[in-house]
Amino acid sequence: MYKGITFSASLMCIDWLNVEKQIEELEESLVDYIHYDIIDGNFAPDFTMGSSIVNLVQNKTSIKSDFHLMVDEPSRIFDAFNVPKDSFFTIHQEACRNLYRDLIYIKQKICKVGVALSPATNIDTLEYVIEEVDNVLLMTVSPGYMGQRLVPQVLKKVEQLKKLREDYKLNFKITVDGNVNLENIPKMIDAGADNLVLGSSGLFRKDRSIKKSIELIKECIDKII
Ligand code: S6P
Ligand code: MG
Repeated sequence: MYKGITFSASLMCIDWLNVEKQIEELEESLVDYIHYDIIDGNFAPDFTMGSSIVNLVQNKTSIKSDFHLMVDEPSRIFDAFNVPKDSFFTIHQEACRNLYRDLIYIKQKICKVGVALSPATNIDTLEYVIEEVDNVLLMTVSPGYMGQRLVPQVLKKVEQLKKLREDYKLNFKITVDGNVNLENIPKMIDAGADNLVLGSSGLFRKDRSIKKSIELIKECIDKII
């Protein structure tokens, strides 16, 4: 946590040939969460990781877990993962036929719960569940791949969500996920984001170390907070 902003490192963007070393670097840089993107090739294209890889990494590190399921009807696999109680477990509004039921199940039986919205999904869709959630994840790119460009309209949605949080006097996290880099972080934090999912554009870069990326992100935050 730095000046009220938490960092969540997106595991799908890690250098898989140096995974052990990079996890140590994440620990040394005091990253708050590892962000586990689970994609089913159906709700979103591509496949990422299943429970065997997630559990392996979790056993290796003390960094807390932040699950992001881009999976149709995710309740089918809620129990497949080893989820520590202090994790966030976030599912997509668009993917659940019974969103309220699924959120309550996670909240009561698994851990802290989040709901995610793809770029075209309206904040209004959260009206009847918002009081139940600990995290709202706004996709700032389309779900699926790393390395995409920010969808700029989502910044307006971040502002609307922050207002909703104030109006309802709630304290869920506002997470942004996709193209979170030095250029976009100031706009995202200005709009109201307080949890940054850091992937290939902001953290796991070929031209600098993880440690250096975190230093630059903190400098970037210093300019606005
Ligand atoms: C995308 C996924 C994300 C990405 C991350 C990529 O479907 O939810 O968590 O891994 O956002 O970051 P970047 O900087 O490559 O856009
Ligand atoms: Mg994600």
